[in-house]
Parts: sequence; structure tokens; C-alpha cells
Amino acid sequence: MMLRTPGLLLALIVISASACRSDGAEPPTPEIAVNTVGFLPDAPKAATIARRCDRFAVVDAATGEVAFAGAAMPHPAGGGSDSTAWIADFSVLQTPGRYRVRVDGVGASPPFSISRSAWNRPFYLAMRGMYLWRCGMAVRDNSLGIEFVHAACHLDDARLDHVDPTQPGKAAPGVGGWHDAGDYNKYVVNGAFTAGMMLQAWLQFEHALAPLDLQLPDGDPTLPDFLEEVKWEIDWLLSMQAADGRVYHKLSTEDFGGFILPEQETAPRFFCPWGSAATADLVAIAALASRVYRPYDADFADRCLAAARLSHGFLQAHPDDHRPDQSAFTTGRYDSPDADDRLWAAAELWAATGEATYRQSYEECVLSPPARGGRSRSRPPSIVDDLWDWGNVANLAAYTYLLAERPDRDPQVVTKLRNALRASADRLLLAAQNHPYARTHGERYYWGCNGGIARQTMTLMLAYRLTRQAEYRRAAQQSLAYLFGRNPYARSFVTGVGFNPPRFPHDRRSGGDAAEAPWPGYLVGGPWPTENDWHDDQDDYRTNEIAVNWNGALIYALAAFVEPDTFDAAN
Ligand code: 9MR
Ligand code: ZN
Repeated sequence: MMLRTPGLLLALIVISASACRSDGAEPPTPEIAVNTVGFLPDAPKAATIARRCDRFAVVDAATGEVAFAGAAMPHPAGGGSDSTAWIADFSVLQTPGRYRVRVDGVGASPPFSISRSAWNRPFYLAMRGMYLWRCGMAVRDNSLGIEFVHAACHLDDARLDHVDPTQPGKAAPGVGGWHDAGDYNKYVVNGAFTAGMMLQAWLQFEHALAPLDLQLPDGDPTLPDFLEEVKWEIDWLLSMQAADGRVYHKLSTEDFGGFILPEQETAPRFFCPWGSAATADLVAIAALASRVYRPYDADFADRCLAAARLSHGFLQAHPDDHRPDQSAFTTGRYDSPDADDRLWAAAELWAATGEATYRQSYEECVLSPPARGGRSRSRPPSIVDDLWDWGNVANLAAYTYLLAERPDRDPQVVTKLRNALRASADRLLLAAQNHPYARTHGERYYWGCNGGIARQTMTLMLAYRLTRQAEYRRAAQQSLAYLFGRNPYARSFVTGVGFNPPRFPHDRRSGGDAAEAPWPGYLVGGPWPTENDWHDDQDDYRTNEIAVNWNGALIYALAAFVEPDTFDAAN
């Protein structure tokens, strides 16, 4: 063909060049699973390829230029050369950029970055997710260029009928806090647990979290945004305390509502009768808050400590494991034995006050866990659990004790806890090594296990802090990689973040608003009972719901790697 003008010639050259370098446009193959957000430059970096292969390349996502080439290795757990999982390790590539993993004959992965800011945006969105969960006020977000909005909701929270049937219609203040999950109810055990994980993140990564601007509306200028968001929940938790110190277990409609925006949910909401686990969790979170908020707001800290002591006194007078009467409700139960909650309460009260009685009651329990079968301690809590959740909060107590700088710790208890923590972290490491997607809980799946994977980074980061052994920190990074795409689905499990994230989470706002996209920044529960059982389907509340205790764990994991110096640029 005769080319008549240099302009046309240039255009053709550009077109043909971009045809050769088509990696940016090639649809990703689900056979290459990789973290689809990004890696810190020094992070471990690997993709899992679900097909036999020899060599792989990491290519520039825009130009297709090869930045790194290597041999894929069969994953040992997959059975040598018959392995169905091949690992492409490119940890040595540290140059910031945007890349894809490419395997001839298989295809290319979704793009990802190598950057010191890699986790900033996911952190921001996960924190915005907490703000968007706020009950009792209007919320609005446009982070994705899509308007997510609801008006002030549940302003009548709540009635006391099920607490005191002699005074029908009587109400008490319980407005505020976060909705729990895809439903709009509020549960003390899970709320305190979530706030507890987030304040642990603060205790450990304060330097990184303190400067971050989360663009919260009408904020308190004296509080860092991170603490302001957690305080929204703590204020509500304090309102769940009765005058005598008992704590109402939850605040809820009698039955789950429909897929409508929260302000449209007008069915009456009720305080649920008290429970000893909720009461102990309130003690723990209020004591912890008194410590964390004191430098900013001494009055609030005093109020928190007084609340913690009041409820602790109530628990002392009621030593039995008192399960809440939930007979009026069919909503979430969050019902489990209180031994671990009492343990957390003791550890936090000691950390907040230094008073020996609190310390001793924690130490006694660590050194000689109460015998099985006792009435109030029907199930001794595991002191450091591998996979833990709202039903066993004892890990939070152990972290607090281990991190406390008070001089009066019992060396025997310190040793026992350190050993238990190390042993747990080592089991998580081993599980990740033996798993083709580096999943720290191997092949164990349960309701909300994605949250469990995120939460396991707490044990890993603590082990790293105490030993300075990099492998623990690296395993925590691999857990984030799993949640954001290096998993058998080759998809991100967090709405609005990474490649092909969940589109139909079990979330009443996402299902009830006009926007097509789901509300962003939420980790979905994840596959169970097997690896194959995750469905991106709104009806599948067992695997595709969202919940504060999963996001709180994710926020902890991301907080460990957020980069404050470049945070603004991320938004
Ligand atoms: O996360 C909770 C999980 O551990 C339980 O097995 C499950 C069934 O009781 O409930 C989960 O919590 C849900 C709660 O009960 C209601 N709000 C939504 C929560 C997440 O699915
Ligand atoms: Zn609400």
C-alpha cells in the first residue's frame, strides 16, 4: 500500500506498535492468580498459575516490555511435576511500576503495581467503608466517581420493651454506631470486638495512622480521623450500658428487614436484654479507649474508664456466664461463652490503670486456665488462638498484655504468652507455605473466614514485632495478596478495589439504592464450607455478606502497610 502522507504513516506506526504491545488490553486470564492491587517494593511477590508451565515474565502493563523473567516452580503441596499449582515468584523485582504476569500459552494476569503507596487506597476505602456504615446520620461517598448516599437512619433507636415489659413503648437513647454488616442491626459483642481490633492497629501503627486524612464530615479537629471513626462506635457502645453497669446485648429489629436503604427501614428497634459477654466486652473497649483517647480528650477518657469500672463491678457481682435472652428476636445472635471476654476486660483494665487485681485475674487465667465444666467458665478460652473471631477475643487480651510497657508483668506469663504467640504464628507460616495461594489457614473454611485470614495478620505482625523476623511480616503481606486476588477465584474479595471485585454483596444498601455498583471498601465473608463455595450473589449471605469484624481485621492488616507520606496522593 502506498502511503501518501507522513501523518498517516505515523498513525499506522503508532497503531501497529500498540498492536504488538497489546498487554494492556488483553483480558486477564483467571488461571493466573495474583494480588491485583499492588506490592510494596520489598514485599514477597508471587502469582499462582493453575496450569503446568515453565517460564513466566513480569511485563510493564502499558508497554508489554519484560521487566523480569523467571522459571515457574511446581508448588510442593501440589505433587511435584504433576502439580496443578505453579508458582511464579518475582520478589526480586522491586522497581516501582505497573505490571502484569504473563505466561506464554496461558495469558496475562490483571495489572498490579509495585509501589510504596500500594495499600493506601485500599486502606482509605476500607476506612470509608466504616464511615459509610454509620447509623443515625446521613452519609455520602464519591470515592469511585459514583454517588453512594443514604439519609439519616434509625433516629428512634430504641425501645426497651424486651428489657422491661412492664413499660411498653418506653425508649432509651441508642442512636449511632455502625450497622453490623449487610443488615442494619447493632450488636455489642461484634462492635466492641471490631473497635478493639482497630484500636490495636492504633497502638501498633500510630505513627502511620495519626496523620491520615479520611475526609470525614464535620470532624472533631482535635482527634486524628482514624480515632474519630472508631469513637463513633465507642460512643454508641457506651449508650448500651444500663445505669447499674449491665450491658444490653444488642439493638435490633425483631426480624431482619428487606433490601432497602436504612432510612426506609422503619420497623421498631429494641434493646435486647443484657449478657455477660457484651458487658465484659464493653469493659474492655472502654478501658482501652480510656488509654488511647486520653492524650486528646481527658474528659472522654475519664468517662470511658468510669464506664469500664462500673460494668466490671457489675460483672464481679454476677460471676455466671449470663447469656442474653434473645427470644424476641430472629436477628444475629453473637452468643458465646464469656470467659474470653472477661479475660479481655481484665487485661485492658490493668493496662489502663495498672491496678494489680486486674492483672492478677488475667495472669491467673493464663497460668492455670480454669477447669472445664465449671459453671461460669464452661469453656476455658484458648489464650492465643490461630483462627479467632468475635466468639473468642482472648487474643486481644494477649496482645495487650504483651505490648504493655508496665513493669509489673509476671515474667512467667510473658514467656508463656510469647511462646503461645510464636507457636501460633509459626503454624500460620507453615500453613501458608503449604498452600498454593499462601493462605495462612490452609484448607480450613468457615463463615467469615476471609475476615479470619485478615485477622491472622495480627498474630503475624505481633510475632514480627517481638522477634524482628521478617518472615512473619512477609506472611502478613501474603495474606493481603490472597484477599486481593491471589486466590482460586483470581478476584479481589473487597468491593470497589482491585480486579473483578464482588459486585453483588449481601448488603442492604447496595441492593436497595439506585447505583449499580456495590458500596465500596468491604471485604466479603469468603468461601465455605470448601474453597469452591463462594458465590458473588446477593442472596448468599453465608459467603457474600460484609461485616464490621471482617473489615476491622482488614483495616488492621492494611494499617500495617499504609504509607502516610504519600497518602494524599492516593485519594
Ligand atoms: O459472623 C457471624 C458468624 O461467625 C456466625 O457463624 C453467623 C451465624 O450466626 O453469623 C455471623 O454474623 C452475622 C450476624 O449474625 C448478623 N449480621 C451479619 C453477620 C455476618 O454474616
Ligand atoms: Zn441506621
